[in-house]
Formats: sequence, structure tokens, C-alpha cells
Amino acid sequence: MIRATINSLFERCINYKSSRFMMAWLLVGFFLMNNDAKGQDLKLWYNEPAKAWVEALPLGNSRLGAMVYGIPQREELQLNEETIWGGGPYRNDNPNALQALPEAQKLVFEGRTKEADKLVNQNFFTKMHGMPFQTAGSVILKFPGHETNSAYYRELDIDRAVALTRYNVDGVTYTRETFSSFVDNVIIMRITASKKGAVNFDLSYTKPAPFKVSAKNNVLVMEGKGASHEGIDAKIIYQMHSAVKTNDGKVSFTDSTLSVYGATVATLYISIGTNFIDYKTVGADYEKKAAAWLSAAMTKDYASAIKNHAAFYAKQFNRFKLDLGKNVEASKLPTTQRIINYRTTQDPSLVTLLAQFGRYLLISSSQPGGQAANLQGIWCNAMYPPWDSKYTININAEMNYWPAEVTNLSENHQPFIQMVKELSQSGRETAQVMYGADGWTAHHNTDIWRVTGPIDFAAAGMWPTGGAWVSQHLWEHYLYTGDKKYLADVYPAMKGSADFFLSALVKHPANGWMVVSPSVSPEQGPLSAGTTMDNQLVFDILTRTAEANKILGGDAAYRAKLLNMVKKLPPMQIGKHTQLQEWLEDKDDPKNEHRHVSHLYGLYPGDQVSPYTHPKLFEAARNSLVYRGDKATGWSIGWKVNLWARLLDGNHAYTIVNNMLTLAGGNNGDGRTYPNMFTAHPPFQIDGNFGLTAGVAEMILQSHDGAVHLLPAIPDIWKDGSVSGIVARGGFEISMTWKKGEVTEISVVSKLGGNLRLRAYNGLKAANLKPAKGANPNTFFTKPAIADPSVSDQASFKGAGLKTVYEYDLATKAGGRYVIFKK
Ligand code: FUC
Repeated sequence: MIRATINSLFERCINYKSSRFMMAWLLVGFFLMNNDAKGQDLKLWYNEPAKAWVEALPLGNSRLGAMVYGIPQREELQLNEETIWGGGPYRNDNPNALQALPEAQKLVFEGRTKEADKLVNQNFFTKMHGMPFQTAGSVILKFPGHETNSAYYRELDIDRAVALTRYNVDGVTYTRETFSSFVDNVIIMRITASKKGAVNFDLSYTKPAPFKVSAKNNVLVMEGKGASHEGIDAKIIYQMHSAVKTNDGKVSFTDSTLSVYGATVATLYISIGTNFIDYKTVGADYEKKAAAWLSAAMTKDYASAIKNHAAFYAKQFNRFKLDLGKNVEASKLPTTQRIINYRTTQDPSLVTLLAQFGRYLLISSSQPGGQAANLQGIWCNAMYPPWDSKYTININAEMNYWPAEVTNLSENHQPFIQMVKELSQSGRETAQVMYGADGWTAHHNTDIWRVTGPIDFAAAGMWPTGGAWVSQHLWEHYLYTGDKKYLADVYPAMKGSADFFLSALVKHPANGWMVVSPSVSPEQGPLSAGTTMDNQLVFDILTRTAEANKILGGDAAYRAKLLNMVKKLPPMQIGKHTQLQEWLEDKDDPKNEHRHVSHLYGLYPGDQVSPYTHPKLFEAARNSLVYRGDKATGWSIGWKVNLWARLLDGNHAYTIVNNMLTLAGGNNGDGRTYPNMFTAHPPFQIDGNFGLTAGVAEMILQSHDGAVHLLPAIPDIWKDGSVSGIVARGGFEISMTWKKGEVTEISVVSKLGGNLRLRAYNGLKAANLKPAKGANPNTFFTKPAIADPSVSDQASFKGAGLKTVYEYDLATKAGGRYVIFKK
């Protein structure tokens, strides 16, 4: 609102050339600058341009990504379109697997793992490792004479999804405002000068691969392709169209450039169209798509374009608000400095900013109807990025969607759910051809072409449980929304994954359990059978499919078959180091600090380890996590924050949060947050951002263990705070305030009705709030039974050591709002 007024003021002041207006504008500008410099909580800001890609600022409308460098004399917008990938529709199943399978299983059961590895490497893999996600190229804007400038400032306002660059040259203020419009499907940059006619620049394209440029009807067109890769021909073709609107000055073209001379305000529009249709089909008219988006966008006036964009974004972003306290002095500094200082300042609003930045990135990379956010979301400046920037589904791609439901971005989960539905189709052939099995399967990686065969090599890629993990998201979305029509729609994918395990599990000769074999505990070979993560994932897909079947009134005989198989799965086991065993055999090494903590899937994101009903498993899970240590790669930190939150240890979770807030880049291999707040494996992977956001939410609210647990793992340092719009399973949208670590006021909107069981560390009061009795009757909180195994050494069992909890029941009606207070 304030900004809109300022913009129109500015326009008026140019139109009327009134020096009075100019004075007024300058004053407002100064006020704003000052305000910016104080470091508002929802801004990333800097007093120098980006020197590297991880300093540039990301914008995205889910389909189009832009990294804005903000360099005065040579602006770069590095661009991505979500469907520009290498190769084209292909498959990667090796049919030799089927005949090698019984022998591979036998070798694994006999412990002859080297031979098993060799056999599997020869028969299960192809020469393909997946296709890369690729840059669309960059738009370069050269501003002659802007090398020498002053009063430099740039920001990313995650409250509006707009980037801004501002500086002075020879007494003229230049401003660039950029966004990737959610409404108009193009990228828009408005360049203004405070002096009439002072905007001059030349626009050209660049890309680390061949491309063609031409000028046509006042549009500069780049045509490019995805790369051919590992024997798969390039099938993606795209065009990028750039055009400029000005009120004054001149726009001219050569074959390869667009130039603006003597304008006061120039608005640049960039549109990209590709020929991608779906994972099996290309052939769309990319030129027509790019041209149509561009011309439609250019008919709108700038003020309403930016207003509509920000309003679309705000509808999603504003649903969740967080306040963890503020260190006023610390938060006044530019973002990079705040990250550097974090260790000593304990600047809590920087944690809030990082958590909200994760939501910003999810909104900007994952809108319904689009592609799921990949390893770098939609931001990638290379033709061959690390791990091809594809989807690693033994943790990374799932982590991208952990914050979706709990931080009130349920519809942003849709692209991932769509990907699972597509994998459930392409994975049928893999199940059949490689395993002779029913249903569908996927291994540890996929790409835009939805390949489902194994990639890389046995110790990492021989993991046929990827389909089971991605399918858990189908169920989670239901637990938050209660949408039965949706459940019926995704049920075939859940059932297909369950069917795969019904037919592909094999009997372990040593103990008779039904196990996945050959497999690995992700990325820790050698080949194995019945790893703990596999057992947990299979348990979840079988029991959740059975539950979905029941809710949808499905076939009872099939349900019985699923539950019968559940009884034959290996239980979780506690080993000689009091750890939760990662493997069937008690062979964990307490010195193993591997980044994957796969056997703790059952603790998070799974819900199989409860401190209240499985104290021994809970303690064993904690011991395992202590052995793994606190240091980790970015995504592993993201996971560990969630795990410590589930272990109800807020102070430990906070230690892990702090490990993320260390400056990455340059030579600092230990840093985990780049200046632009992308998180570092290193290198940049977006999963760490999403894992961190989910982890902070998990410290504030949990809803997987029979109740809605308020402030389950709040660290001492966040003793006063508030949240609004955090979401619990069962469709409860919660706002609350806490003081001195105690929850003081809660407001709940019950979307689906039903019993609300609240769990807190302090007493609560409200009309009709009753002490909890018996099992929670709300079916969204019902869980299948899991036995707490006995511990061989009873003396070493300490018990969970939990804080006392207060539990209450409140009967709610769909659409009702309820207010509860501290007793
Ligand atoms: C898994 C991880 C790696 C990396 C890659 C993209 O393979 O083990 O650390 O994050 O995914």
C-alpha cells in the first residue's frame, strides 16, 4: 500500500516535472532507505552487488526462476524454466535384473556381499545416471558508465516476492524492481531513473551452451535446447522472448541486442516457452507459448501487474507468521553480516527469516500444475549441475515438501503429489521388467522423465523402496486436509506401491521375516536385506493403504492381505550399543557419522517411535542420533533439527539450527548458509532450506503422536514468541502466544471438526475443555500398533526422561474457532 502510493507519487513527479514533488519523493525515498537499513525481518538486503551466484537473489513463479545479481553496470538475470532438462522421454530399466534377482538375494542372505554387489552392478544398472536440469541462459543488461556509483542497496522482499536494486550515478538514482509474476507468467523488471531520459542500456543473451538469437517484431528472441546426454537425444526446445516498454526514449534492435536509449522508465518483460507437454511427450508450440504470455503481459500497466503478483503471493505467504523474538541491534545489519555474527548475537529473527525464506522458496518453486521442486528448486545456472539437480528420492526430494502442510502451504504440495502419481505409472514397467512384481517401484533417483530404474551403482542405487517413501506424502496430505475425494484419486498410487511389496518381499532364511532384498540403508552399502528404513517404509505403506482402503469403503479381503503381511515384517530392534539398529544384524558402528540417518525415518518424518508409547525405541533412536553427531551436510542438518524436535529436546534442536546458520561460500567448507540464504550441502541444495523450515515448525507444534502437542521442543532462548497459522493433522489451524516458555493463549480454527486433543507442558483452560480420557477418538490421530522391543540390558535403559504433560480434549465443529488460555 505504502509502496503503491510511493510509486504513483514518483510517476506523478516525473510527469509534472515538479521540483516540489521531486523533493517530496526524495524525502520519502530517504525515509525508505533508512527504514531498509534497519533490516526489516522479511527482507534479505545487502550494500553491495552479488559477486557470485550464491549471492544473487532468487525469484520464481514456480515455472520461471530468476537469479538477480543487482550489478549496476552489468545486470544479470540468470534464468530457468522448470521443464528445460537434458534428454527426452526415456527409460532406464535393465531387464537382465529379473534373472539375476534370485541369485543376488541368495548372495545377500549368505553374506557374500561383494559378489552380490558385482552381480547387481552388472545386471541392474544401465549406462544412464539421469538427465540434468539446465539453465535457460541469462539476460545481460549493460549500463554504460554505471561502474562508478554510490549509495548502493539491494534487497529481496519476501513479503512481496520482489527484488530491488538501487544506486546513484552522477546524482541520478537508478532503481530496478524485478519479479517473476505468478499472475502473468513472465519475468518483469522495471528500471527507473530519477532524472528524465537517463535510462540507457543494451540487452543481450548468454548461455554456457550454443543458442540462436534474432530480433522479430520488437522482440529479442533466443532459441535454445536441452543437451543430449548419455545417449539420450535432446528433445527440449525453447524460446526466450524479451521486450521493453517505455514512455519516452528509444528502443532499437540489432540481430543480437535490444537497446534502450534516453528513457526515464523502461519495463522489461521476459517470457519463456518450451515444447514440454508431459513426462512422456514433447511437441508443444514453444514459440507461440512464449509470444502469447509476453504480449498478454505487455498489455497490462505495471502498477497493477506488481500489485496482482504480490497479492497472489501474499495469499499463500501470509497464512503463517512467526515471531521468535528479536535482537534489535543484530537485525539492523545486512544479511551476510547477520549470518557471520549469528554465533555471537543469537539473532532470533534471523532464524525466523531463514524459516520464512524456506516458505518463500516453496511458493516460488512449487505451484499447483507445475513441476516438483528439484534438488535446487528451480534455480540452476549450469548445464551439468551437481547430481544433475534432479530428484534424489532417498531423502532430498521428500524433504523439499516437509514444510508444505505444517506451514500452511498445502496446495504447494501438489506438484510433488503429481510427480508421485506419474512415478506410479512409469514405475509399473520397472516392477514388472526388473522384479516380475505387481504394482510399481522407484529407486533412489528420478528426473523430469520419471525414470524409475536404479542409477549409479549398487551401494547407493540398489534401493527399490523409493516408491514407498514418496507415497507417504499422499497419505500425509490427506491427514492434514481430510479430503476423501483426493484420497480416492491417489489411492491407486498408494495401492500400487503396496502391491509391489506384497509381491516382491522375500522370506529371510535366518528368521522368516519378509524383507526387501537386495537393498541398502540409503547410501551405505554393502547390499543388505531388511534394512530398518525399508521395514519402516513398508510398514507405513501397507498400514496406510489398509487405512485408506477402509476409509474409502474398499475390499476387506485386500485389506486383510495387507495387514497379514504387516505381521511378517521385521520389528525395530535395539542393539548392543543401546542404538536403534540400522540393519537387521546388530552391526552399527557408534563412530559412524554418515549424513544419512535412514533408520530414524520412523522417528521423523514417520511416526513409529513415540516417547509415550515406545519409550525404549525412543531412547534407542536418541542414542543413534547422538552417535551420528551434530555436524552434517545442509540437508542432513535439516533432518536432524526435525529429529531433535521429535526427541522433544528443544535446546539440542536449536544447536543444530545454529549449525545451519554459518556462512557458506569461499573456502569455508563448514559453512551451511550462503549470503543469499540458500543452504549448502555444500554445494547449494535447496533441501536444507526446506528441512530447516519444517524443523522450526516441528519445534513449535507436533501432531503425529495421538495429540496436538503445543511447544513440544522450544529452546530456552525462544522463551517468548508467537505463531499464527501453523497447521496440525486433523485440519486444525493454530495460532498461539507463549511467554517464559509457557503457552499462554491459543486460538484454533477447526476445519474438519472432531476431537481436538491438546498436549502441553503447562495447564490450560477454556469452556468445554476437559482432561483427556482414553485414546483420542479423532481418527486422524489413530495409529497402527507397534511393539516396544525389550532391551537386553535393562540396567542401561534410562527411560525417556520426559517433562510432565497436560492433556485435554475439546469437541470441535467444522468451521468453529476456539480460544484457550493458560491456566
Ligand atoms: C544423496 C546424498 C548426497 C547428496 C545427493 C544429492 O545422494 O547422500 O549427500 O545430497 O543426494
